[in-house]
Amino acid sequence: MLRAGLIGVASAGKSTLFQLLTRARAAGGHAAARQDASVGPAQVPDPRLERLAELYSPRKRTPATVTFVDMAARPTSGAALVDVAPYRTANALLHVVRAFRDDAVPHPAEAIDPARDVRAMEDELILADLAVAERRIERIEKDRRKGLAKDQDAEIALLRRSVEALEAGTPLRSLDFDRAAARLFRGFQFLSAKPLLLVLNSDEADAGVAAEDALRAAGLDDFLERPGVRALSVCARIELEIAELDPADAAAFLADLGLRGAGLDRVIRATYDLLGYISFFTVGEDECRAWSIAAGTRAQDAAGEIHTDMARGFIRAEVVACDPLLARGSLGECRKNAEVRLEGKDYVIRDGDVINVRFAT
Ligand SMILES: Nc1nc2c(ncn2[C@@H]2O[C@H](COP(=O)(O)OP(=O)(O)O)[C@@H](O)[C@H]2O)c(=O)[nH]1
Ligand SMILES: [Mg+2]
Repeated sequence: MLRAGLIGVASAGKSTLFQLLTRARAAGGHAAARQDASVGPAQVPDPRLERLAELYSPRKRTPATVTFVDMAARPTSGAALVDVAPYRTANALLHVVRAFRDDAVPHPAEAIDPARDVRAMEDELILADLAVAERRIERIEKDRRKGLAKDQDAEIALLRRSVEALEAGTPLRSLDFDRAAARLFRGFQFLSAKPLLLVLNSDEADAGVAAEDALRAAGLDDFLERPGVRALSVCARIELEIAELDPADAAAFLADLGLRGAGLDRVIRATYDLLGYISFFTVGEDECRAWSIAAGTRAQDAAGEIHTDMARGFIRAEVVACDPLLARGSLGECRKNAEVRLEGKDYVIRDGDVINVRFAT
């Protein structure tokens, strides 16, 4: 499941954004307070799922979800990351950057300076990772001295390479790995390795300015060139107010501000793009459901998202793109027109595929 962690200085608007993302469509009891972290699912808006549900009238309609994590900053600390542990398991980090001006909401560093905050946060992620990598190297070396060490040459090499990059101020998302190293590396859960979405929380007057343009103007051209970094603008507080209106009124207000679509849709879309995620569907009278996977996922691994048994006993997947299915109105009609294919385990799932897995138990 996709998890995205909200980070940023106190007053940036993290909790406001969290509420905007998770309240609108999550039905009931979403933002369960766990310790001082709020964890809440947001349903991924997808008109294709709505239309598939019209076709099947299923008992259950299940959209894909993204889980957002919002940590409460300790009141005494201006630090951007008070406790990174809940973010280690996130697939992506959303850095809410304070750009709005409001004397009633003081910034911990007083002056509003998005470029400073973006760079300071990157440094903080890098320092947190450096501490983790160095501790890990020490532990392995200690085990070695005691003669306890297993074969950890690959791990040590990877950690040393990471330390070298981090000491040079390079976030780990900028590094390239071969496949085996990438798998090992994922286990470390480094923060600076996670894709980063800069969410510029802007004044209403600047809502229509593309975030990338605003950040370039603030001197962050080099930063935006880094791999795994994207940016978008929100006006968290006013968008939260707008989200409480009738959908038709809300659309008009958003258009007036120069924002295209609701905050939830824009943030989810940007997060999907950043992570290279796509959706596929399963359909039936019981349930129509959307699933998110990384682009490039093979049919067998996609089946494993649904159920581990389906991956283990995978035989074939029956696949049809959702457009012809919606146009023809039934799988039977699609079959007549040879639009339903049987695909093997290595078939790479495409965005919008409707799949039916055949598997042996
Ligand atoms: N003027 C203005 N105030 C905002 C905006 N977003 C959030 N705030 C206010 O700023 C304060 C801090 O926001 P909050 O979401 O709690 O920030 P956090 O500390 O990052 O969680 C709250 O009083 C919000 O209502 C915004 O876009 N414009
Ligand atoms: Mg907060």
